[in-house]
Amino acid sequence: MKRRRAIVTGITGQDGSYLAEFLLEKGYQVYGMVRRSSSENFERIQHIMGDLELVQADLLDQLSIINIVKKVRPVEIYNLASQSFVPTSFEQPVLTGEFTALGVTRMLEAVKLVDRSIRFYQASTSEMFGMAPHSPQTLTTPLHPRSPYGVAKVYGHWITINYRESYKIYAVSGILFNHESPRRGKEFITRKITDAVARIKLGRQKELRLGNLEAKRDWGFAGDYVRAMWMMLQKPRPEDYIVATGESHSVREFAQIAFRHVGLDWKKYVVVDPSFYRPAEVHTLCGDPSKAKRKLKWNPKVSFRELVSMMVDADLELLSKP
Ligand code: NAP
Ligand code: F7E
Repeated sequence: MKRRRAIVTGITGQDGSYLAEFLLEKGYQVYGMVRRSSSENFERIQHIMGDLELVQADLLDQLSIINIVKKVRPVEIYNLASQSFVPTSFEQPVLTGEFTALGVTRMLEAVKLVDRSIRFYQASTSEMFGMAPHSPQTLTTPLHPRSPYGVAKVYGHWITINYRESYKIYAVSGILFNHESPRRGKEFITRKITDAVARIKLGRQKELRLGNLEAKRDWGFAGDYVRAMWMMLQKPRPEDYIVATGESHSVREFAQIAFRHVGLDWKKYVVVDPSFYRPAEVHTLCGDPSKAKRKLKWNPKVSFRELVSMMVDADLELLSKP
């Protein structure tokens, strides 16, 4: 029997690698979209390279996207590629808009031109809520993004809804709150902390310089969140969902627990460095996942404390390898 085909953009990223594993287990033929690079960056998908097909295209290049969709003829497309680091979006706002906002339209145009029956998932984000007027955030909370990244994602969110309403394309937007894992990039706060904790424990680093310790986020495990992406595309009707844990914790709390996990006192190592403050901060986020729980039967399996321990342990193991 012919296997169902899916295209995953951003397959070399954190979520792309977990989603590819998940879809392979479900029996899909997985096509990962990668952009041309002078050196390979396949660390996160190294262990499944033999099971994947990689196709080359770029979010900036419309024709390359149309060509891969024509060639693969997938039943589902997961659009996970973007410039996803908030501080970089302040430094490179135009490029962030090209990737993270217009890139979505280029993907949707390819669906519209090649085959309107393709189901499309857009990776929306809690950063669209930004300065939220209430907590927890729901699908009706007004959007007030606080960075060029958040603004670009609002565009991606609405263009997805617009193609659904205009062309009857099965396009859904998953508004995912922060999700982390041992595969998280080291510039993001959780991995920056767990990598430093492991280095300090092993005597390879002396201090950890951080920005705003009071920022609060609703942190979950990436492996749980990619399951929700797939579930959203299996429903009879396309709808948007919030994926979150419903719990919020501060950066300070994350650091405390991570250091305590290896028997260290965070206060001795963490130094506040204002150079990590952002021009505009998102102070606190907490999502309401009740619709995903009710309609998708989705539930996170990894708790906040389990996530912190998992990431510290993974970094200790990684750094201890000969
Ligand atoms: P990530 O680790 O930063 O991965 C981003 C991916 O996008 C990488 O594979 C990157 O490829 C690719 N990419 C960037 N620019 C591209 C271009 N011009 N053409 C083709 N590919 C390009 O991000 P993530 O954490 O896995 O997040 C996945 C998606 O969910 C992103 O859209 C992110 O904005 C969104 N999101 C993330 C979270 C979260 O907490 N993780 C929450 C909500 C939404 P290279 O390897 O070549 O750079
Ligand atoms: O920051 C504070 C910082 O960079 C979290 C992306 O995946 O999730 C991510 O965006 C908080 C912020 O993630 C440092 O000010 C303090 O308040 O880990 P982060 P983010 O900005 O929430 C959303 C959902 C996405 O969609 C994005 O793609 O931590 N913070 N000190 C710091 N943050 C960093 N990176 N480094 C610090 O030293």
